Amino acid sequence: MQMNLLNQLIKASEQQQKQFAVLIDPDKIPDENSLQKLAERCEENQVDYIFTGGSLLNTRTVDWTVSILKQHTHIPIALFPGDCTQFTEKADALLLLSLVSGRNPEYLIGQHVKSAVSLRKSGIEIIPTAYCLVESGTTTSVEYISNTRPLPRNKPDIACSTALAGELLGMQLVYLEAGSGAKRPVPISIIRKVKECLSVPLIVGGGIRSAEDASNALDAGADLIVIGNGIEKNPSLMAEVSSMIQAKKCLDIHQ
Ligand code: 1GP
Repeated sequence: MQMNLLNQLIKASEQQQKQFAVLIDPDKIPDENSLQKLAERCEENQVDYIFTGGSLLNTRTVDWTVSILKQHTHIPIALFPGDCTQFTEKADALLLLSLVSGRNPEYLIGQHVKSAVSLRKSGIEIIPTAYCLVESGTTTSVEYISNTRPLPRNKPDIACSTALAGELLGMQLVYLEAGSGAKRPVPISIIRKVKECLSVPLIVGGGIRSAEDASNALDAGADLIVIGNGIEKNPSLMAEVSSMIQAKKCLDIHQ
């Protein structure tokens, strides 16, 4: 039997095996054939997880996306929803995001109340996740849509207290997010400080555009990095990040 997604993340984090997820925004997929090719490329490049979701879904649904992905890949698929309408039982897990960096009750608990009964009935793996938005240079979609203020870039202590509060409230993952398409990724100083205070796995995403950005985030303490826009704009980035992570694994074996 396959291990659930949270346990895979915990095990990898404990063994210091760095991991890599590709974010697929259903609205950015032109057709089924493109999605099939993307799934095949994720397989070839040993991507650990596929996340799917978006701030707005106007043309595609997560159900359509996950159904097609499941025909072409065995990589675990996690829902990374912009709101409670972005759900399908066909995924392997749902990141139940609580936007703990903000003070908008709708994204701290409101969306969760609306979906709780149907989530429980679905039987899908639910992973409570402390979602921390970090200021990134411009107004990101998540900042605008959620109507929340991100954490200041130059205040690692505030980021650390926020993430730790999420962990103490029982959340099983922390996600440090610069925002999809962010001008700048999450600062290294914040990743490092947050990692020091946590015992749950740390996900970092938003604005990662090169293998160097990805490597820096992992070296600072991210257990899993998430890349969406960077791969949409530069498809070869997937292979570059994959090679970088494989090289880190080889380095660990020889140390
Ligand atoms: C967004 O962290 C993810 O929620 C990925 O961001 O699209 O900027 O890579 P990018």
